[in-house]
Amino acid sequence: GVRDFGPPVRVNQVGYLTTGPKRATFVTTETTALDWRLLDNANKVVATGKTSPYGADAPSGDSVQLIDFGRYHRSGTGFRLAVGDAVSDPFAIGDQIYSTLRKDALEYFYNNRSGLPIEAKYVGDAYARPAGHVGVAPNQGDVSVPCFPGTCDYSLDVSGGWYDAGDHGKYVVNGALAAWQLLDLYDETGPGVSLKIPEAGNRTPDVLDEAKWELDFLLRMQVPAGQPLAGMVHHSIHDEKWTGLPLLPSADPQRRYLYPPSTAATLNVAAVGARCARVYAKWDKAFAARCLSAARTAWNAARQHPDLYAPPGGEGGGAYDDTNASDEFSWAAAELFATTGASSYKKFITTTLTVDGFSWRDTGGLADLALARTPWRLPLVDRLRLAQRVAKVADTYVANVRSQGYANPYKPADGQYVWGSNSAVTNSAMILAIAHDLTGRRTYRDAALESMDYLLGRNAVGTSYVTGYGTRYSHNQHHRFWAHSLNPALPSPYPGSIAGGPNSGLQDPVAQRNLQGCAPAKCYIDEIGSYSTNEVAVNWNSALAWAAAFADAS
Ligand code: G3I
Ligand code: 9MR
Repeated sequence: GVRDFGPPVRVNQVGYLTTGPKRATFVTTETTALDWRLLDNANKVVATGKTSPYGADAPSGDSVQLIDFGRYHRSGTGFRLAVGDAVSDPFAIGDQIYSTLRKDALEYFYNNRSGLPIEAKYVGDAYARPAGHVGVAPNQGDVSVPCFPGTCDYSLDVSGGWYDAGDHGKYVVNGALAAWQLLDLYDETGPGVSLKIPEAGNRTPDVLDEAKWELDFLLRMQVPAGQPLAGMVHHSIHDEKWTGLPLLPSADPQRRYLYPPSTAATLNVAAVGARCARVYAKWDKAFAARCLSAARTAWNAARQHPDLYAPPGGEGGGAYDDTNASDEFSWAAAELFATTGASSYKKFITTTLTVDGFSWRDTGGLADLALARTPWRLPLVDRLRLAQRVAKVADTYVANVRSQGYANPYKPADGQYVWGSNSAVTNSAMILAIAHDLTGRRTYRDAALESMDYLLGRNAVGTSYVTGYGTRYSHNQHHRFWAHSLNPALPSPYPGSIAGGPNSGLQDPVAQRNLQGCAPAKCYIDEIGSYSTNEVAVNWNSALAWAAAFADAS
């Protein structure tokens, strides 16, 4: 049947900042300028103007016109934009649009912790669940997990950390990226908001407590001294076979294995360990020292084993495969240099930020984002060059935001949307925000905010990709516990959880059945079985948490 994308006037369904850009997209075959009206919650017309005809938007295949109501600055709730008979979903205008999202997006992590009970007093009854993988039957992990048969002959306590996504695997490369993004969020905004987590109220900022839950796990994944490949880091720990849905972590009966070390995982730990050392120096000196020591050990081990690539994807876990570690060397070197100032790392910093941004697989751009946090390490000329590089990338993102029918910094060269495309949008918003920090240019901040508009409903499917935010939002994300659509006794995803988003690869059976021939920006379906368009993941929510915190603070 015909898919329902909601009203043709597409807005940020949560709202617009009083001082921010305010634009919308109108899906129409009309090609002449039309009158738009802004209605308040009493249905009174409070502003009017003319649309700007645009034409066909390539990624969506939609004919659209653009609406700019940025000159309206009064706050309130229940606004709607109308063109003729078409009326948008309601939205707010105000200064607090992102204040709850900022917090919810971070509480995603506590909800997905492995190794401790998730308690009702923090998350409410619906989201409470027993501890997963604490060595209690039927679980077979994670207190003593053996290596995959034939790969080594020890077991490690790799309990703790966050579950990757809708599955119960724990993977170092993207886990480290997610933890890094929370540490960078702290560098960006300071202590930030308080969270409903067990550590709240201790003297450490809550965002750092949350990151530490993962960092402790990442350090446990390092091969102990005295073993072959000592100092390298295991690529992942996950089930032997994929489990079905729904399934609570505590009910997972599968055998779990440590999968062999990889250079990429090792360098991710070197990078996040170095950042950890710098960030925690002020809060927990002993932990900071542990992080730095693990980072150095990892770096040295990776230098000795520079081309151990991710083992082929197992039958019970994601592959996170990557056959090029040069970008990870560069990022790790930059973080180690930023933290220690040791010039020996400098020659390994071989990458800079490009329009490709960054992802769990491509970390080269993170070298610049690392150095941006420690300007005192750089001579003035290098500091200026770095700012210029970041600004140049941001200029491209601004151009993408301005030139696409649904404002979006993401504009893949081949026109195809990848698995996790929403994280490419969100990470681009982070880069725009950092460009704003470095240059003070408001256009970058505005483009970062318009990226949020895309995620929260101003898009080709008229959906807010964040659970609990907007009128029509994703709520059947692929998750083994948040599986309400399979078992009404289970909850929907916790508010503030972002879906992977449109993926033109159609890499799961549900997408293949329902989305054949979709335009890239419409290759999304809010069904629990569509893991290639509708899963959640730690490295996507870390990006959302970062961008929402920036939006809230701006
Ligand atoms: O690098 C290529 C690029 O060169 C090419 O142009 C592009 C278009 O085809 O593809 C790029 O590779 C993609 C890769 O991600 C990097 O973006 C692959 O096609 C794509 O299949 C791959 O998807 C990953 C997916 O696992 C499958 O391996 C996602 O990034 C990753 O987020 C996802 O992670 C899963 C875990 O495996 C298991 N746990 C859940 C988690 C989230 O869904
Ligand atoms: O649930 C798994 C999800 O987290 C992964 O992203 C995805 C791709 O690796 O795989 C999912 O597991 C499915 C498996 O690949 C095939 N059998 C059904 C599993 C559950 O849908």
